Amino acid sequence: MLTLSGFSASNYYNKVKLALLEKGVAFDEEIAWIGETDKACSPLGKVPYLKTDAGALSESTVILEYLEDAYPQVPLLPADPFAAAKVRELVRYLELHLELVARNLYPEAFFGGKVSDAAKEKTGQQLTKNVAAFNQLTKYAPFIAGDRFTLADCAAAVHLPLVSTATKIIYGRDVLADTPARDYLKRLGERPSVQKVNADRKLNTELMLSRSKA
Ligand SMILES: N[C@@H](CCC(=O)N[C@@H](CS)C(=O)NCC(=O)O)C(=O)O
Repeated sequence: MLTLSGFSASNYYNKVKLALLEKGVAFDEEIAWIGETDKACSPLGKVPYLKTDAGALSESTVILEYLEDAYPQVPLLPADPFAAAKVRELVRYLELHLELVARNLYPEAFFGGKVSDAAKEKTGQQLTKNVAAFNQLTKYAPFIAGDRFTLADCAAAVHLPLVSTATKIIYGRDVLADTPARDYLKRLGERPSVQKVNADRKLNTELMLSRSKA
């Protein structure tokens, strides 16, 4: 049996949860808030981590790859090695070149903090460049890597909305506004897996806020 640990307000957690739901793999969920994680499972204290019969795994993309290898019945990577590498390339761009750069804005966009004007300027320039590069790789046909739902859609479903929202809040303009991302995310939102993840995310966010007020 698999246990996914973390919390449903986390986009990294939800990327793995989406893959599990899409693959139809049975799993339990266990809440582990930041600061309350099992460091034997996730040495840096980050979520998500996955408990398996063979041991625990941290790092969301490593977990996705493990699930592909261990549960190949419903694959989320193409069989063709090059096509699979193109999916991984998109996942990497989403995590490294979009999400991690946009994260510089989150303290002010989401957590009531302040980001310096210089940091905003630098992040804006980086995001403009990185979104243009990302657009060269995306297909939206109708899925982000082509005609099938893949791991890249699991990543896009959780990372793109945050990049959009954070940039809208900080710059008054969504850096993804000129891309098909918005319509694509709307289409993805019709999938039962995405609906479940979004519903759980809302509930968990409320729980998290009520905990921080208590
Ligand atoms: N590279 C990690 C990033 C995970 C991550 O940053 N998770 C956040 C929650 S959304 C977290 O655990 N933050 C607490 C921390 O970094 O100490 C992954 O892909 O799993």
